[in-house]
Amino acid sequence: MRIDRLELRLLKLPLVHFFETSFGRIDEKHFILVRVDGEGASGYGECVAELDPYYSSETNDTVWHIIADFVAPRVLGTEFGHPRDVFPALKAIRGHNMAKAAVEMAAWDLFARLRGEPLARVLGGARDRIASGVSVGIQPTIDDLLLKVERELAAGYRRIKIKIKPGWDVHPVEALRARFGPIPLMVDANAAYTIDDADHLAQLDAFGLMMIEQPLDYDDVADHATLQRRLKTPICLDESIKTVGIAREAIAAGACRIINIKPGRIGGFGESIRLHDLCASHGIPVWHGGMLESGIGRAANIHLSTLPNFSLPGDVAASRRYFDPDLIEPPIEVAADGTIPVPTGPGLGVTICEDRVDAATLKRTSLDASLKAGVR
Ligand code: NPQ
Ligand code: MG
Repeated sequence: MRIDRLELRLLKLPLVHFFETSFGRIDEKHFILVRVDGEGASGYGECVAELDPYYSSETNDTVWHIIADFVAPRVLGTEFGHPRDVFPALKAIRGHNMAKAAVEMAAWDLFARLRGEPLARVLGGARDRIASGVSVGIQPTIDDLLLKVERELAAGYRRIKIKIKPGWDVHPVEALRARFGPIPLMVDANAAYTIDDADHLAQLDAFGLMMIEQPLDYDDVADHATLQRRLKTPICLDESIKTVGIAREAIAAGACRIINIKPGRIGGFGESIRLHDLCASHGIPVWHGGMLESGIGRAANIHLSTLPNFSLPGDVAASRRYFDPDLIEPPIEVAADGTIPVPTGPGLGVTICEDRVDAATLKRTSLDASLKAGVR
């Protein structure tokens, strides 16, 4: 497989509702969309970076720079036997996994389309539907939260996750248990606490949560290990798992019992398969995280979620919770039983609405194999 052209676009899409986490609130999604062309077909990769370095250190501007100046020259015009060879070919570039992943995932889509197979099959997936959960942002009041969760449960979602932060943690969880009983419930702190909060967080043990996601800092595996010894509730790591190597260290340290896989955070599908297999060999269940992706990235997430150790419902939910209209037709929908069917067409298997992509585009550039001569 050879990629002859790579197009970068920066897109802006309004969100249906604002989304608030412990690190901030957003009203619109700004993201980079990569398209690769080769052998008469195209593949797409949606980048999960945002405008600000608040969830992760990468931003849209760093991604643009790293892809245009360092990733594209190494990928364009290079013969790849398989898309799993793309990430290793970028080894000279340290970090910047979100930039690498956007290109690598576009290469997988292209590869699958050229073979006429759905991405799920090429990735090694097994199931034809995935279990869907939702992530409910921090709400202005407990009543708002109860109303939102009631609506999501009625829609059939298999698991409810709420965002927490200091001042919005034990009370909302207590209110949800009082109102809805033993629903599958978890919380995500997005790194808002420190190990000094261990006793406070231990109060959550009383509520039988499925897990607490990323309570402590994004680079603090050691304190998560200390906290896990203090808590009955399983810890799930998200932001900390920046590479497969860190995951190996976290598992060895006992810093988590569950891992959230986001391909964008760890360098793409190839690394996600390695992490998935590593976790399986240690009896660590995984689930697929979400980054408020458009339908393009959302479809990619669905395909990866078909691998066998994705045994917990993830944060891959219906398009309409986020974008109306989405960039794809038909939009991603969740059935009454809380599952999403895996698209069966070649590659991502969804129809991308070019006119909507054009309308959302703030800037674009096209790169070709002549860049290769200038590889730095
Ligand atoms: C998480 N996602 O699991 C993330 C956090 C998150 C669905 O809870 C722009 C860029 C918006 C990154 C919103 C969910 C984001 C973002 C949420 C990350 O921690
Ligand atoms: Mg998270």
